Amino acid sequence: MASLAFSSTSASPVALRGRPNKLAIGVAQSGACHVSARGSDRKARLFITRAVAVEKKVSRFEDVAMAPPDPILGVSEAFRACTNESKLNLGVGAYRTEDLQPYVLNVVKKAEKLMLEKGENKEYLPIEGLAAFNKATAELLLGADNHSIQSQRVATVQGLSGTGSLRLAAAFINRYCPNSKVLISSPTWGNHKNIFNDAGVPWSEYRYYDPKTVGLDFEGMIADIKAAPSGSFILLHGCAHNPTGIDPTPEQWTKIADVLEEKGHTPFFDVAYQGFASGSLDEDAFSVRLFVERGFEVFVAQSYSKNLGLYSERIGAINVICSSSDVANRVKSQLKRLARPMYSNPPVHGARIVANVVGDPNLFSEWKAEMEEMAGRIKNVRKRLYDNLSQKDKSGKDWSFILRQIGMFSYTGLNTSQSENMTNKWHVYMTKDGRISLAGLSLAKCDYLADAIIDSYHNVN
Ligand code: PLA
Repeated sequence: MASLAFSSTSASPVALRGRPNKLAIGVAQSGACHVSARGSDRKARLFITRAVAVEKKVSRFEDVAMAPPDPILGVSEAFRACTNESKLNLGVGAYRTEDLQPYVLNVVKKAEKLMLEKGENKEYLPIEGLAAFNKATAELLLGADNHSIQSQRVATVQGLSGTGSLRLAAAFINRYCPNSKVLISSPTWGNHKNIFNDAGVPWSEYRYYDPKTVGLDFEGMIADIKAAPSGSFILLHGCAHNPTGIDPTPEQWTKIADVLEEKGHTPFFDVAYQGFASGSLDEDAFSVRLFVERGFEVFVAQSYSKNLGLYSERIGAINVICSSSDVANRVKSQLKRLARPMYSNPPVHGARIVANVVGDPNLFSEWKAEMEEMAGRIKNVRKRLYDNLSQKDKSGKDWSFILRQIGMFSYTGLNTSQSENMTNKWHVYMTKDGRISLAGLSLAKCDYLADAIIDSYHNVN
């Protein structure tokens, strides 16, 4: 809103900061009448400084503070602004080729060609998304012959990738299980906290990472899950835990399931990396399938950002495996009800790509080969980085934890100042928690990265 401020040449206008919709009129000091005494006759002179009406906009949003940059996506912004030639973006988990270029999968290009040839229309999708996608995504997750699918106990709703699917599930929990708490691992993907905060779902953390062993704090995890109020939702990373790259073993998953059963907790899986951890879609779905087999009702958010490289298509799903088809139908109806006022219905392009790739046996096997290749490239740089670190670092430090970690990331153990040194001195852009995305690293850059890590680890506190 425009407001008027009267000011003179020697004083600044008085703005009414943070008081929207009020007319801001300031009469500046020297603009007022004043008496000046000069010489012996003390002749009074009146100065009236001409008040100048200045149009000044006072925003109703004056009090809005600047938000901090996102801890992950903000790293990409800083990377883009950097002009140093050695710069390396190991912040966001986005796959790059050996030349460090973004990669569009060949199967995606083929599927898009097919879609163009078919000349499909751009009508709205139903609220729950594309039927062929929903079928394909549940089958990919659980296996087509899974009993829960056969008995129509799976409520699947296409979501805005992993994030949007998690957010929809969080809204469901807030509405239908208002007194329940979600337990998330410490550490976890940073956005989990934002998602549950914004959905109004209370959360707390369970121990997960043990810095001493640079491995899983299994005892701590079990103890914290046991101590949570019965009927909590336990957020679990289906595979390739972000940021640690440490997954429970199959035996540990079984024990986790035992505790959840004992406590009446509900497992809530975030599956953002199916196929990316081991290179095998089925192997990476082991944890989810185990819980479904054991008869749990399970929430699973899926994402195709990484395994199909569809980052900007925003394609994923929320699946709720229920104990009966009747419950599944009702749960699905309520997920749709929640989605409608949020974004109405999801985008079609990515859904068609997934449906085409998963639904066509040739494209499907080509996809698996490409995924193995991507996972293989990450494993190669992981190994090269380890080799370089062990050869160069003469301190005797054991870097083998890097080889034991799985998926896109390595959790280096570098603290905040050491991570800052990586960026400020070496132009290696990464998150402040010491996580590096190996998907953004090439074999050629491992040597340079090893120097940066060794310097930061040994020379910065
Ligand atoms: N869940 C986990 C565990 C993730 O790591 C990510 C992405 C998502 C969900 C959501 O991805 P989507 O919405 O694109 O499907 N994590 C990235 C990117 C790769 C990000 O932070 O958004 C990361 O760098 O951690």
